[in-house]
Amino acid sequence: MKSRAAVAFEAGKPLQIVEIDVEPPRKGEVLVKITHTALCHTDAFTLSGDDPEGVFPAVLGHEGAGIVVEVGEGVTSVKPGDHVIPLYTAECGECLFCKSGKTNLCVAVRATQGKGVMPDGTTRFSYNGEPIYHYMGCSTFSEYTVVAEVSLAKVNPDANPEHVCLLGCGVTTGIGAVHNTAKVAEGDSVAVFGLGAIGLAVIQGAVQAKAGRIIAIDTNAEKFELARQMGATDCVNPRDHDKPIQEVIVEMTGWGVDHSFECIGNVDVMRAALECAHRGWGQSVIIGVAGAGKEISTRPFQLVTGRKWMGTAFGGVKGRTQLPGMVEDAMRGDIQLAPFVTHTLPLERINEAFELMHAGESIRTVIHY
Ligand code: NAD
Ligand code: AHE
Ligand code: ZN
Repeated sequence: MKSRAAVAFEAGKPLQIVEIDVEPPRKGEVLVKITHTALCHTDAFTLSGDDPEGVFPAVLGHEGAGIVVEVGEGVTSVKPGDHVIPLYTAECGECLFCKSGKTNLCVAVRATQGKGVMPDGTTRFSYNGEPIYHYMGCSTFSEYTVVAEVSLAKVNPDANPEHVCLLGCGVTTGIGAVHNTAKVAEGDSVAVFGLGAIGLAVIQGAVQAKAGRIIAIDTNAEKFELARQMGATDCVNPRDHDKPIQEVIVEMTGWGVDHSFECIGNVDVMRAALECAHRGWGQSVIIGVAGAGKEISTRPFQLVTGRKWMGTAFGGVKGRTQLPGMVEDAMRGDIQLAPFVTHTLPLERINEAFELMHAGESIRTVIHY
């Protein structure tokens, strides 16, 4: 079938809106009509050419919501008409990782997903007879996409897809990082570096956990108003200080914060986030994705003196098991999604959404088809 799609033909170039060919779903696969998708900074990261797993040409996008159109052989957990959220972190329930009870990092389709192909090693997308690669197992920048059955969460059909698409990545990651990875407890102090959707979702999670002080840090002061609305108690712009930001946070708190979260993808800020964690027990969670070749460093003394350095993917959330419940939380108002949607645009204007992100003007732009 034909599908309107925004295709990344080359790294560093704007997407092109073209009509691609989409093959029917094969065994264990599902054809989904995407109704809404947002852009996450990771899409921009991959488009920039900095992602070691970036393959081109590809259909990017991994924060979407849609409706099942057709299922391939053997698919039992979804049927045409079901409302779904594609998952870049699959959940097969059967692999070593799923069975461990220790992680959400399912490996069922991860190896082929990282190469931009379906589990059988081929693509379902093509343009003028040439293959177009998939992205993060989702490819939500196409009106019709094919994903593995294990990469779909079936959600309440009454949920607003313009909002719940954000649970496909950003909001789930931030909230999940607070509860599943850091396990923030009542009264704990928190520092959040980077106030995009991920950082704001961390603030929302910290409020849910009844954290005490929530310090929001960004070099763009325009982000502070929403951060305060979400529940930040303090907002700090590193540019207002002539000393390293970790020193500023330690001075504000005495010994540092109980939990810090890096939500930018900057390895220098990752170091700062670790070094503003409390002596003896403070922990720092890396959420941001750093470019190819980047490495983190700190004095080992920072760890010897009791700080813990951690990371999280999709906030540790098991998508098929837990995402339906998060959708219900959003429908009840226990997770707020509307404040994240600062812009909406039709697919044809998706490149403007990237510009808004790079200009620091948007939190999330939701694309509709
Ligand atoms: P975003 O671009 O919307 O937000 C980033 C924020 O960081 C912006 O507000 C920007 O002003 C701020 N910032 C930039 N440099 C800064 C600095 N030096 N000090 C303080 N603030 C600074 O991005 P996003 O969509 O919220 O994503 C954030 C990061 O999280 C990205 O790296 C993305 O790839 C990553 N991510 C990771 C996961 C995961 O599962 N680990 C999931 C989603 C996103
Ligand atoms: N492909 C990159 C790594 C990208 C990365 O770390 N992705 C995060 C999700 S970002 C969502 O916006 C993640 O979940 N990683 C774990 C995984 O299995 O992909 C690289 O460095 O190769
Ligand atoms: Zn993302």
